[in-house]
Amino acid sequence: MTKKRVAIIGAGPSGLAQLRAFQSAAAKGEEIPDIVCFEKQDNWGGLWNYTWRTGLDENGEPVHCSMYRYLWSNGPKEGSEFADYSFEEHFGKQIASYPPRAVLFDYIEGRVQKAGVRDLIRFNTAVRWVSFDEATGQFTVTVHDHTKDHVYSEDFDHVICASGHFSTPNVPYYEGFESFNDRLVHAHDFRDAREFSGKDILVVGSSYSAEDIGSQCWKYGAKSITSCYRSAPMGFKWPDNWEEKPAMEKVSGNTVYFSDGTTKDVQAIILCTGYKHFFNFLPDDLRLKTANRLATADLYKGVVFANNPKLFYLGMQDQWFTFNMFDAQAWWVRDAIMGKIDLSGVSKEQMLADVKEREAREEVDDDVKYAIRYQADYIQELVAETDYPSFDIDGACEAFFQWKKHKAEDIMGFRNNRYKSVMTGTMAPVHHTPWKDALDDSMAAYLQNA
Ligand code: FAD
Ligand code: NA7
Repeated sequence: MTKKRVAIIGAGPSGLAQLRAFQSAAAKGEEIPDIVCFEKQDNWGGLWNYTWRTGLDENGEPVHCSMYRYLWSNGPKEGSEFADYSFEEHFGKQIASYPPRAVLFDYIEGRVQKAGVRDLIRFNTAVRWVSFDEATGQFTVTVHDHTKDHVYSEDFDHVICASGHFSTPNVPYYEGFESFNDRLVHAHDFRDAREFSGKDILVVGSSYSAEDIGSQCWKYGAKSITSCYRSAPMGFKWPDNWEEKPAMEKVSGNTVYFSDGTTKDVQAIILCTGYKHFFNFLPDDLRLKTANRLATADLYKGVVFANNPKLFYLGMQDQWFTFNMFDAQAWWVRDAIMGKIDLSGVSKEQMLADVKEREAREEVDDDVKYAIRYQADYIQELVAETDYPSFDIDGACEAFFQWKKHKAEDIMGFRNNRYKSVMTGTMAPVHHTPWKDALDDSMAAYLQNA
């Protein structure tokens, strides 16, 4: 019998989790399918693969990276640690709880270097189109190899879409944008906070990007920060030069008008207005259409596309947990593809009923703790069905609960806290420098002993 062929789209944390999942089965002597991972960038790491570029990349592809210089983890690393590869294993010691981007990139890379899966990835190769042939039961994946400038197609039994969903910006229009005289940019294209030092800036939105980009600009010397919300304020105890306002209504020249009748003159508007699930390489019948929420539409068990169960999606949920959730999903998808989990008896109706149940359960309560617990339960559910190492997920929830409390206490100081690893039981050290004073975010600086 010929081996199954599996295409993975994207070598970010989700795609890499999938590669590691298959490799771990192979290491136990199991026969795994032929795997090809297509990655449009020239390196792995997904969003964590930082670039100074914005707009189009060197190949003319939309730049994937939405991360910025000086980005530090916005949640405790103890909530997202890999169960099969701890921070201590990677760094040879326990490290502080909110690592900068470069440190987390190194950690993500360390596990897949150890697994030896790089040869399975075709870099600089953008997926252009995927189609499914009912007669053969196969997908045809058409890609553009930018290194050779060659477009070609190959057939696969399964496709796993791990292309991320925080790269295509949601960019609203407000009256007066076209005549604003200074910098008007979406968070996706924000890179270096020093650009805004000495300036009055407006961040639009009230979620993670607004909070963190505003905080970065504050840290690197913005004169004032104004943030404005559409639904609800972030409500933190902001520093004196940070003011929170209700919705922006319009802009005239450099003056921004808010719904409470007040105005503010600013030299920069940063739109922290979120991202779209965007898959321009998928036809209507294979394309996931979902809001950014914990219970994604149309995905049985959060990963199987109900309209075509040979197609899987990873990491499409809004995320409290990240790396270990992608792992739980990747191990489960591996087992579904290898027949260890049997999907043949699950009808489309049953799959959609599963989705409905998840949606209804998510909607029971909009409390943050409930949402964290909800995603933890989801991870636990998947982990219980595979050989992914089980871990103390209640302990990981506890780190998130503490994190929320620490943010409420001191939004510019929450990263100075520490938490216990649920993988190794070790308490993280206190970082040697308070976040607001740590202007050098290099790995060498972060890993220095106190
Ligand atoms: P991505 O990281 O987006 O990777 C997707 C990959 O698919 C990319 O490499 C991309 O190049 C590739 N790809 C896309 N389209 C194609 C195509 N057509 N052909 C070939 N390849 C393609 N998480 C945390 O745990 N901690 C944090 O502090 C944190 N901070 C964040 C800050 C920002 C600004 C953002 C946007 C996200 C943050 N996240 C954070 C969440 C982040 O989503 C995950 O950590 C993680 O990167 C998601 O992994 P992924 O593989 O699903 O997607
Ligand atoms: P989110 O979490 O999706 O939040 C988007 C924010 O943008 C949210 O506050 C929205 O308000 C607001 N928004 C969206 N559209 C508009 C318009 N038209 N006008 C005003 N405000 C708007 O995205 P983030 O970028 O913050 O976070 C994404 C990931 O990046 C996250 O996982 C982090 O780890 C980093 P709403 O509340 O819906 O009214």
